[in-house]
Amino acid sequence: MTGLFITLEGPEGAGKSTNRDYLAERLRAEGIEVVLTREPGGTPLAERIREVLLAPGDEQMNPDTELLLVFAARAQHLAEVIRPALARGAVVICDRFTDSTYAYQGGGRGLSLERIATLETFVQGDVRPDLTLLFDLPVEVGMARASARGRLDRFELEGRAFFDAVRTAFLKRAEAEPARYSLLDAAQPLAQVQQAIDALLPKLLERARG
Ligand code: T5A
Repeated sequence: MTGLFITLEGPEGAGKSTNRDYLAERLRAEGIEVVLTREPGGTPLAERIREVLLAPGDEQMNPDTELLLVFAARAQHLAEVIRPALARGAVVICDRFTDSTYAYQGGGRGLSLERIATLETFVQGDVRPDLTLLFDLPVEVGMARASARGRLDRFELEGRAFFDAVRTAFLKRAEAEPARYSLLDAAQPLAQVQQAIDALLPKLLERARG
């Protein structure tokens, strides 16, 4: 793989999608080929799996079913979008990836981290993010932003304890791997968050240009 794989992570309403577009714009302005994508999703089939994952329903989804669906979507996304883009040297910016699985299915649902790691190796082989921007903010601030948009998805209907566990899991992963993660205070006004992203640009450009 010769490209650069950047992931954006964080709890609900942290500003990942907003800043994903901002970062892509900044890199494209420097002449870099950027592929913008998201998880779950990123291909037509993976987007159909996303709909299943996010739709609230009468039948409760078993946590193992949820885990397998997340990785099924990821397998498709890797095959159709991520691996080909990295192989031709592009920068891939992905809104959520496997850190979200560790945070939501591991932290939130309490599934075994070893089981997640086994699936990670099976589905991804040696593909791992090169850099991860973690947008961190208090749970209540993120939920207020997400709720302001209207109808909540199946994850957003979870309670406070679930989101506390998700946030803790993200922070723990960032602490364990400081070279990969950049931690951003996402509770600040957007202009300040984007200033923090600008500060990372020289490093990102250096990595993107190899
Ligand atoms: N999931 C995903 C798993 O359980 N396991 C997995 O492995 C994966 C990959 C996906 C769901 O799937 C779960 C996690 C998720 O619950 P999603 O839509 O990708 O859902 O993720 P969400 O976090 O729900 O997306 P959101 O759109 O809620 O959050 P974003 O993208 O972080 O936030 P964004 O940019 O849309 O901003 C939300 C609002 O806040 C405003 C924006 O304008 C927008 O209105 N905003 C700010 N306001 C003030 N100050 C700032 N700094 C702001 N930044 C943004």
